[in-house]
Amino acid sequence: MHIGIYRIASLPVLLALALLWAGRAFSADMVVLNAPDQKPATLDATSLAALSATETTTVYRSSKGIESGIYKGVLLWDLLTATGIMTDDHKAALRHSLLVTASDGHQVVFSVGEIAPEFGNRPVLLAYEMNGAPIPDGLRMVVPGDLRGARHIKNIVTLDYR
Ligand SMILES: Nc1nc2c(c(=O)[nH]1)N[C@H]1C(S)=C(S)[C@@H](COP(=O)(O)O)O[C@H]1N2
Ligand SMILES: [Mo]
Repeated sequence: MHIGIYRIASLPVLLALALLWAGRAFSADMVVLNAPDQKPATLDATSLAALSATETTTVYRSSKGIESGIYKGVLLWDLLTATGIMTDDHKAALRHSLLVTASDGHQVVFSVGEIAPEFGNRPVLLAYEMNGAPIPDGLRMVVPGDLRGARHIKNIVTLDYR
């Protein structure tokens, strides 16, 4: 009787542990970049560090108050250019956007027009370092100039160019 209950209870516990473990694996600093007609590319702090780095400070308002930090990473524009996703046809490029998804389901869209140097020119950064140290909970977006924190999406798991 006692053993029977233990067995039944252990299944959900095992499932919960498996999900926790998967969540941990997911929250590792690895991001998958998907784009039409391209093989999915895996990005992490090491592969991003091989691209041209940008440093920026950001200050935003969150529910905890004012947050600020010095971040190092790759400009979204530089990333899309380096991976060959960006086309020279600027009118075609302006139809596109990047959907950013975090491990907790938070999602944010950035448009090509907003980050393109000759259009909106917003220096949105895919950051792998904060205040001189690797970001412990994975890669995050840094959006200098935003007054609120919501687009500083943390723990990114996928980038979908579409
Ligand atoms: N993955 C993820 N990133 C997120 C959020 C979230 O819910 N999930 N919340 C955003 C919001 S609304 C804010 S204000 C900031 C909070 O950042 P802080 O913890 O540094 O204050 O994170 C942003 N990034
Ligand atoms: Mo927020």
